[in-house]
Amino acid sequence: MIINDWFIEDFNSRAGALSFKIEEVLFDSKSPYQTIKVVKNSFFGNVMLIDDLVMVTERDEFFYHDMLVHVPLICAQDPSDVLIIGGGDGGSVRECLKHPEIKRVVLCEIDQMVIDVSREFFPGLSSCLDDERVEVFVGDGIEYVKNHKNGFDCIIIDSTDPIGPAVGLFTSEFYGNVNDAIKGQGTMSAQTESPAWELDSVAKIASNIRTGFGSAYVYTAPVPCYPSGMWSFVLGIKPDKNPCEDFDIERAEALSKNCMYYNPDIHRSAFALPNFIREAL
Ligand code: AG3
Repeated sequence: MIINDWFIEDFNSRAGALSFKIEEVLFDSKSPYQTIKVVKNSFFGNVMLIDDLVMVTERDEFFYHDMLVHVPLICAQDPSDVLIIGGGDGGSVRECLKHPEIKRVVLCEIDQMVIDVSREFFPGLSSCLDDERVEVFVGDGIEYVKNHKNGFDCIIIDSTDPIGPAVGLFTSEFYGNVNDAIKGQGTMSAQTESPAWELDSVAKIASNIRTGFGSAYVYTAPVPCYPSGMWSFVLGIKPDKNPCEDFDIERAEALSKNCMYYNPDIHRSAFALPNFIREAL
């Protein structure tokens, strides 16, 4: 919600909130799926809000996109075809294209308005959508994975929170279909909420991924613009292997020259979990 020029994203039934000052509202509309706003903040730059939750800010999107995309791609063997579900802003697509071996990136976003808004207000994220390796498909990710068995080496689920249109992207049935959509050896990743404020939810999603996909490694990274600033992700690997030891260090090293956050040390350390998370899993 916005009160007196301050944006407020509350959490834990309004026990607390993340808040920042709005300089200007640049866009405010309703798509068939959700409300979408773009506001300007003097520190974060342009900020995209979906249903009054922070999705991306120009300043700190790299923390999130680096970790959602590079961890699964570096753990995948010779990945060439990637599917991104959600992520219509283009940030995850842009990161995939930093991997020289990637030949094709399919973006499956349900809401055309997210893509249009990003093209207008987030050119740093969306300009990669015109790359010849990228196919943009506007439609339902749940149906898309069902219909593309053995199609991809890596599937990245860049969704909104597990409420509203995204609920179906967090079920074990969906993760089973994600597994079937991966050809041979491959990986998946998903954004899985704040362990600090939504630990039960993180544990539930990780358990659904383990049940449906067959393997689930929780890792964390700071994302300053999200509630609590601590965020979690889950990596799934097929067939299962140790994501901290069994990855291509040379490829990770080369990639990290183009990254603001990711490097091989970050890759390993992201899987080190504090006790309160370990116990919950
Ligand atoms: N995906 C949304 C991450 C979850 C944010 N949740 C929140 N603020 N409560 C972002 C899409 C970026 N490509």
